[in-house]
Amino acid sequence: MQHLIVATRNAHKTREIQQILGSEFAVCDLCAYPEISEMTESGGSFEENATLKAIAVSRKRPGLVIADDSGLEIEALGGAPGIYSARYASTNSTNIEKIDKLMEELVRAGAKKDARRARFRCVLALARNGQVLGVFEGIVAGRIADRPRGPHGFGYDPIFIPDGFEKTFAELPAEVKNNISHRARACRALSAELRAAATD
Ligand code: ITT
Repeated sequence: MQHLIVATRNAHKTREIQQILGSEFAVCDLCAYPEISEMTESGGSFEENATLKAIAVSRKRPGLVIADDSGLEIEALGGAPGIYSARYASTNSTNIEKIDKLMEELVRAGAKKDARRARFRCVLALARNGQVLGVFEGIVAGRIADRPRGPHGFGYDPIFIPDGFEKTFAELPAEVKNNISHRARACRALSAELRAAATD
């Protein structure tokens, strides 16, 4: 079994990553290391932020570290909230406040139902001893729902309908989201690389 530290305190991300990677991997996150301080996401892209987080934690902990930087990109809003997904509305805004603000912005932008194209993007950076070993990206395309629906998931899941479905990520069972999501795609690319490295 391969051990991985996820450089996050977002328990939703950790749970999804563990479910996607499966029992071949044992995943823990920064809740196990309270001495590691909060990192500022000062990068200008998902890749830069993921890399910054992975390097910072891998300097403090031995072994393999992955960092996940992810977010929602809405076409009618020019790709917003993008890298600011966690901080949209305000730094400490709740998910409901963020979703409300997005819905208001969409109305203001005059985005009709068919102009609500969006995608979730996830970039994972893998690092060890302060060195980046690889960067893996996953995207899932879809559209923004008319109103939030569904109890599952986290963040913007209640307003995102993946292509090929009529339900939001928050209405679909976790197994479905974790099969098709941006994070699932990035994690599969990462695990393929780790498996290949293990057999070298
Ligand atoms: P860490 O930086 O500690 O990992 P974070 O929540 O701040 O945690 P990000 O900076 O990567 O993480 O912001 C990602 C935000 O994008 C997240 O807080 C959600 O609002 C949104 N997001 C990312 N993946 C999502 C998903 O699968 N479902 C719903 N929303 C998601």
